[in-house]
Amino acid sequence: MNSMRLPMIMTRAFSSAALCAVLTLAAALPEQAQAHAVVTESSLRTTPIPVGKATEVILYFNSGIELALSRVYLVSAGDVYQPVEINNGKKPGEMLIHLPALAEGDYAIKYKVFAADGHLTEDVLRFHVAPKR
Ligand SMILES: [Cu+2]
Repeated sequence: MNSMRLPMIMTRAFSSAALCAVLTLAAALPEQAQAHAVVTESSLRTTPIPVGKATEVILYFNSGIELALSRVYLVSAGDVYQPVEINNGKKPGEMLIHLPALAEGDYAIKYKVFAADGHLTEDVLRFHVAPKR
């Protein structure tokens, strides 16, 4: 990561100015923002999961993801893991997670996602399923 190969054709003055700009930018961005797949937004925040109805959750990652190498599990009470189907969303970095119909209760989505750069990210998103009020 962060390889900074500058074309040899550049003049010395220009290349040092460009290098300086690149170094400044690299210092300003956290390492994770350029590399590993991190969830930046999730439909869980905006759209509650209804009781007894199969739904889709969308996770928005900061980088492209390798779907074939990624795994997502629904975790139910008692630490029961169930693999769930995933698909690409409309844009790179969007992942659709297909959840079965769920009873009221506490759940989590456990994901292991490979970013386009080959790095693995694991995390857990907890959520609650409750009847509409
Ligand atoms: Cu990475």
